[in-house]
This record gives sequence, structure tokens and C-alpha cells, in this order.
Amino acid sequence: MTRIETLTKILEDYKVKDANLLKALVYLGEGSHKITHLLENYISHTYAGTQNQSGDEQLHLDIDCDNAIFEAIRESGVFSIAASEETPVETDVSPEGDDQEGFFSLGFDPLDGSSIIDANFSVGSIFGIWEGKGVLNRTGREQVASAVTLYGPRTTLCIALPSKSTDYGKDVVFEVTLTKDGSMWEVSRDQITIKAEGKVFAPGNLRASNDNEKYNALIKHWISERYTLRYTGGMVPDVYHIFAKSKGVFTNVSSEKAKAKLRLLYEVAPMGLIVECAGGLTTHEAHDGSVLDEKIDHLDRRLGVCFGSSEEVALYKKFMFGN
Ligand code: AFP
Repeated sequence: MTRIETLTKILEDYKVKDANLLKALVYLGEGSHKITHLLENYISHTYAGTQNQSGDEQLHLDIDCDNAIFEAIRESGVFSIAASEETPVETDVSPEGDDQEGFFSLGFDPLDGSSIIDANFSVGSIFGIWEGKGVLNRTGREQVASAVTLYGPRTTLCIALPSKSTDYGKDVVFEVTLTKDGSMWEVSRDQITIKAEGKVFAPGNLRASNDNEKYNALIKHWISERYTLRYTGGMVPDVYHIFAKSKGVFTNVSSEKAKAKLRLLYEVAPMGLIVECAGGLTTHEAHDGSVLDEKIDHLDRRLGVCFGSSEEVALYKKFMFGN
């Protein structure tokens, strides 16, 4: 069986209702396969022993990864609009002359963690899928599916299907892994769930704790309670650690002097859907609601967040909002 056939079969087993949505996910898998190749062939400045102050080489990689996803979604023939962190405009990707009935829109970050790539750390792609035309003025809760790809020693794709998109009977999150020769996808985690409690923390934008007293108190609490630190500086591996261990908490919080940089459309909403479909909770820094209820009122909207085990997110709310 081919890569496309294996992922199609897996998604059929997870009872994806809509044939076009199934195809959309399969082609995001194809784009992720292309990025795996790009990363394998990327020679970092460190490795090449060359200097590139402007980061041109790295910029190229970001653009190449962006192009890989745009190519894949155009090939799928089921997307009408896409916007990405690299191409931050609603871009028409629909096949020419099609009436676009039953098409989808995509918000994505092709290469999250590009600043840690020269250290050969794991990086990722993040995808949020909406029905219809456009990603503006939507909420994360309206997504029909989301996915992240983790490029590490293995390439894995973690897919969230909310119950409205599957006949599976409930929200489901699962993981597929690309075989070493890149020819097939195999299910590697059948049901990803997040337990209520987990003393593992990934405190992003930690510099904010210097002038955000509430964040500082929360971090001190976690340290005094002997939480285990697992942090790489890449949101995909850092949140993925929660999926792999079924527990933990990830934060990225602002202060006056250090604003959080995660984008609602490209990073927060898609990752938030996976976390909530796996039984975890999400919240943010504006108030104590879910990130999935925040409106994407502009493409670049940024939001400090907390994701993970429900009891840990409850602690975040207690320290940040006093409830
Ligand atoms: P880059 O893509 O520029 O490396 O940024 C990655 C990221 O947006 C996200 O993946 C991390 O969680 C976050 O930055 C790390 O931020 P801090 O360095 O402020 O903790």
C-alpha cells in the first residue's frame, strides 16, 4: 500500500464522516512527508561551519516548508483558502473553475520552532481545518479537525477529530508514524488521552515571570511541588510531551516587558483542539475561558496560553485569576 492509501485506510477506520475532510488530512500527511525530506536535507550553518548572520538559509527552509504545504493542499483539490505564518494572508488555493462546495480552509504553521533547528532539536508543523471559505472571524471550536506533525527521530502526525467529524461516537486523538523509508503511515498511538493530574511542566516565555508576579508565583509553586521540567522551546515537542506521557502542563504567558508570541490561528487554536479532544483543558491570559472560544479577529492575533491536565490548568487559573 502507498502512503496515501495507508493514511486513507486509517482515517476510514476512525470513521471520518466527510470524504473531503479525509482527503484534506491525507494531503497534510503528504505535505508533512515532503517537509521530512526538506529537514533531512537541511544543512545547518553550525554543521556546514559557515556563518550567516541574516539567517538566509533558515529563512529558505521556512519558505520551502510553507511551499510544501501549499503544494500539497492545492494537489488535494479540497481546500479553498489557506493562510500560514509564512504567508499571512487568506490565499485562494482552490482548483480553477470549481464551485468550492464542500471545501475547507486551513490555518497553518509550516515549521514551528525554526529558531531551535540549528541545535537539531525536534520541530513541528501545525494545522487547523475549518469548513467553508475563510479563517477570519472563526473560533477554534469551529474547526472540523486539527493536526500537528512532529519531526524528531521519527515523523509522527497527531490528528484530532471532534465528535461532529466522525462516527466514532466521541472526540478522538490518535497518532500515526511515517515508516523509516517514508512509504507508509502506521498507527502508533491509538487513543491519546490526558489525565487530570500530571506534575510535569513546560513553562514558556519564562522571562515574563520576572515582571509578572502571578506567573512568578505559579512557577515557584510548581518548583516547590517538585514538578519535572520538560521544555525545548518548540511548542510542538513541548505539548506533544503531554500527549506522549498523558499528563503535564504547558504555559506561555506575557508580561509588560515580554509579550507572548503564540498566534491564535496558526498555533493556539489547532493545538488547543487536540488538547481538549484528548480530555485536557485549555485557557489563556485574557480571562479563564477556553482558547477554542476566542475569535480569530485578525490573522496575527497572539495569545498567552495554558494547556494540559485539568488540575494543572485549574491551578493556573487560581494563580492568574484567583478562581
Ligand atoms: P520559533 O518558530 O521562532 O522558534 O518560535 C517557536 C515558538 O513560537 C513556540 O514553538 C515556542 O513554544 C515558543 O516560541 C518559545 O517561546 P520562548 O522562547 O519565549 O519560551
